[in-house]
Order: sequence, then structure tokens, then C-alpha cells
Amino acid sequence: MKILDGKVIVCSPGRNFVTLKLQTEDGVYGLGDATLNGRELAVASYLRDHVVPLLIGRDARRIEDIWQYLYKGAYWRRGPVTMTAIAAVDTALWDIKGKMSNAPVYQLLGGASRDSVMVYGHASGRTIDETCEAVERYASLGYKAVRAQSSVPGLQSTYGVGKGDVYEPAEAGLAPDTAWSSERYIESVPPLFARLRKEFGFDLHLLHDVHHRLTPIEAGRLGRALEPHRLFWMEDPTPAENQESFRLIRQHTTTPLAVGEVFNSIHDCRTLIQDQLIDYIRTTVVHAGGISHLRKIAALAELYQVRTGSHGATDLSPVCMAAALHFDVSVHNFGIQEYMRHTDETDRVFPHAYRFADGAMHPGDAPGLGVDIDEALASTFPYVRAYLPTARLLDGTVHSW
Ligand code: KDG
Ligand code: MG
Repeated sequence: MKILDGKVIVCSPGRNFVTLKLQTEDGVYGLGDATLNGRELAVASYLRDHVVPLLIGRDARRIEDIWQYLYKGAYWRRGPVTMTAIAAVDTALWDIKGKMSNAPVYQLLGGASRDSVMVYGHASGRTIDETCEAVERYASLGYKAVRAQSSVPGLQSTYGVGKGDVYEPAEAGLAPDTAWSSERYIESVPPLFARLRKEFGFDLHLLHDVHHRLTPIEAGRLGRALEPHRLFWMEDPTPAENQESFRLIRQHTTTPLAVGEVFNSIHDCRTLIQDQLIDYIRTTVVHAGGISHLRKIAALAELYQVRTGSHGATDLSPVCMAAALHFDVSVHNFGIQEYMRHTDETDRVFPHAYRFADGAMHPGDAPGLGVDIDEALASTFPYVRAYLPTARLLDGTVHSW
């Protein structure tokens, strides 16, 4: 079962995706998502120029050995580009192993721990009324959990507020600047959730993403103000390079905390998990070293009653979504999965077996990951340079996005 070839496919059906296709000498192939939003071509080159040549001739069944070889063998360790590339290889190898075993990947990961996985969708609006309407739309589609974001009065644009039905934060061309004021934002969030609880009661799970924009003490204050509204979680309240800063937030609020969509290694969340400074870990297959490494993070988290809540925005391709669902359905300490629907073009390029019903998803029972790529169609959507916008304080200072 030797690896014969590795192909890196870059396409843009609605947004950019990088996909690794590993081909074995037995005619079986596996797919891995390698998309790093706004820095896509760096991972494409890392794979094409540096990783694929190392894989040719290796035994595709040796997933853990290949993981360690790419991680330790490179000398440099960690980092988003490296770990996204390793994730793509790992994901493709699990896909191959599933196809070889004629079993869906989750069966190789210990089997299903649950019948399906609860997902949350993104509701947003320029006003509280608009956000309420968006939440209503998700509830009527059967969602049991919804993330809610609303524009901050007085600011022209706000992170997390979509322009259409499919939310896509990256923009083609050069990254625009957006204005930010933590003071105005902190005042605007509690009234949004007071209104949502009034309209929807407490049966619907509500989530909110702060997107690393507050200081720990500001986040503590916001978390405390949100306590009456019993959020499922407050996400990314502050940047987490300093894991200790979550201790300060924790001292001030019982609002559950989630973090980790930008983490790429278990070392990024060791203190957060071991000291029980968070409730949900948001590391994801594509950016945290693949299914193999994510399972190690989940195993550590399980010891401390921290549950998983993997990132699942549109920049994570259907290949990552499928892998995430196999992981979610199998690990014991699953919490929730983010699910932002892709555009129709994306879904056509990546036909998949996973399905949504009643606010939950299932990876399906096709052998492997149950996702494919239509290469001919993909080639009709060439790469488009696109970036996330940047945030600046009202005086022009660059702020966390
Ligand atoms: O690439 C960045 C996006 O995926 C991110 O901004 C989305 O914060 C996000 C989320 O929670 O989905
Ligand atoms: Mg987020």
C-alpha cells in the first residue's frame, strides 16, 4: 500500500480551498483539506515542494509514523503552515485507511459514541431586530443551537455580521480596515441576548463570538453581564497566546468559555485544559494536525471535563467538515460542532455523504471520509487572492481580528 503520488488542488468555488489528494499504488486515493484562510498558497507550496516528495514510496497504512516523521523530521515543529500541511496528509491517510477497510472513518476511531452531532449555525444582523429574524430562520430549520452577532451601534461594520445568507468573512483583493470600539461593543451585547431570551426562551442554545477583541478584565465583565442569559459559550474572549490570561476571566464569570480555532497544537491549550480555564476546545482537524492530533487533544480534554466544539466556518472545506464529523461522532467528550453552510458551488465541487437533520449532523456511512472532489469542475474556479479584513481602533491602532 505505497503512496504513489500527491497532488495539491487549489480552487475557488465561492472561496479558496487547498486540497491534498494522495494516490496509492493500489488505486485508492485519500483527500485532506489544507486551507489556511488568507495564506493558502504557503501551504500549497509547503505540501507540493517539501512534503509530497517525502511521501512517495511510503506505506500509507502507517498514519502515526508518517505524522511523527513530518513533525519531528522537519526540525521546526508546530506553526499554522506546517500543522495545516501535516493535517492534510493525516486526513488523506485516514480516508485511505477507511476506503481500504471498506468502513467509514468513525468506525476505525472506536465507533459512534452518539447517533448524531449537535451543530450550531450563524445568525447575524445589522440591528437586534435583524439578528432576531436570523435566529428565527435557524430555529425554523431545526437548529438547537445558534451563534448570534449584531452590529455595534455607531460602528460601520462589525465582525461576524454577514452580508447575505452564506457568511463569508474573507474578501477578494486587499484586506479592508474595519473600525472597532470595545467600549461600544461591550454595551451592545447584553441587550441583544436579553431580547433573544425574551423571544426564544431558554430551550434554544445561544452562543457568541468575541473574536479575541477584549482584554481579560473586559471579557470578565462581559461574561458576568451575560450570565442571566445563560449562553452555551462565549468564544475567544481574549487572545490566548498567554493561556494564563483566561484565569482572570474565569475568576469573574461563570459564563462558559470556548477557545482554540487558531490553535495548531496540543501545547497551545495544555494549561487552558489542565487548569480547567475553559469549557470547550475549538481546535479543528485542518489547523491542528489532522484527526490523529485532534484525538490527542480530545483525550487530554476528557480528563478535565473540557468538551470539544470544533471550528467549522466556510474556510474549512467539506473535506475538513467530513473529517470533523467522523471525529465528533466518535470522541466521548464531544460538545458541539460549528456548521456554516458552504455555497452551492462549493458543495458541487466537493460531493459528500454527510447530512443535516433536526439541528444535528452525521458523517454518513460511505467508506473513508465520504467526501470527494470533482477535479474538472474545480479547475473552472481558479484561485482568487483574498484576505480577512483587519480591525483598527477608532484612533487608527491595529487591533486583534
Ligand atoms: O478564517 C477565519 C474564520 O474562520 C473565522 O473568522 C470564523 O471566528 C470564526 C468562527 O468562529 O467561525
Ligand atoms: Mg470564532
